[in-house]
Amino acid sequence: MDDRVHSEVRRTATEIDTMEIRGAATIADAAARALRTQATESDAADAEAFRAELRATARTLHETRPTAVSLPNALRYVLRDMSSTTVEGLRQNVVDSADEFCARLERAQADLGQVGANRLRDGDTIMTHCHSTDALACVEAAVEQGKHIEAVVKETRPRNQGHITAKRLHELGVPVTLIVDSAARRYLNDVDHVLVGADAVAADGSVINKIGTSGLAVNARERGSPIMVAAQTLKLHPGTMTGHTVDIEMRDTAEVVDDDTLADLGTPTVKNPAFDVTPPRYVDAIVTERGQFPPESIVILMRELFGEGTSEPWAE
Ligand code: RUB
Repeated sequence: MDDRVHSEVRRTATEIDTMEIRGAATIADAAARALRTQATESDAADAEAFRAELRATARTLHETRPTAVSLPNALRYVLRDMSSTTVEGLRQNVVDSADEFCARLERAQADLGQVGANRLRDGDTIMTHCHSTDALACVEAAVEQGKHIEAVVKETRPRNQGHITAKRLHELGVPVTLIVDSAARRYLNDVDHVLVGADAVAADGSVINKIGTSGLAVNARERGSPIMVAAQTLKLHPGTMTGHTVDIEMRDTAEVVDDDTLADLGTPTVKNPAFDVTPPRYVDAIVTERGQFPPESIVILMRELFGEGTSEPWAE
């Protein structure tokens, strides 16, 4: 890592890399706070050195996990005004933007929750995959509206993020049935909605989320259960408007199988992709803080929010 990067920021980058900090919204929040820390702790001699230091910090954070677009979107937002000619002016801009970003993120999740909750009826059962704070915001708002919601929670191998979801739902008073991933189709008969989050939403309405989401969506469509994606606009991927594709993170195979077992199996090739792509035809609604959208029309919102292009403040 670049030695201009503050030790606290390096720790955040490591925690994102090792998934102690995980989930697209949480990663974005941590990245914005890290830029803020770098700005407040910087002893750069002049404005140019400050700008270079913040770019190096953004690069360090950007290199941690490639799929969740909320991370580059957060870096872009916090570093959007680096025009001041003094260190103090630049520091203040970064601090103000980071604070504004974190406040907006929290508000967006609460607003999105209200929209998603309106889709849930009293007595509904949802099926979840992985752990998404955006998805849980919808359940929380529905519970606050006085609705009784139950949940079938997929454990989500190999990292078992379903356990976090089960715990959070229990804290909300939602009865939970925990199942292994391969039991999902069996239990789709019992659910009224599949509710998942997103790491990125592409301009064509494809949803990039935890590996297994696409198979779940295909099965849900076949069973007739609506698939709702809770994704604040921070998850919209501006690069996909100009033809870029989303990089799918491949993680360490040790998450799937330990070395001794691997040797015992004759050392097969192991693949561990963290995410997959669900085509828009398997998604019924993308729920954002700006309302709900059919996936095919999400590009209209993207154009409104990003125009036709975006900068990359972490570039040298
Ligand atoms: C997390 C995951 C979540 C999205 C949305 O994957 O796929 O569904 O990030 O989460 P990982 P949120 O555990 O590999 O980070 O709604 O909290 O942003």
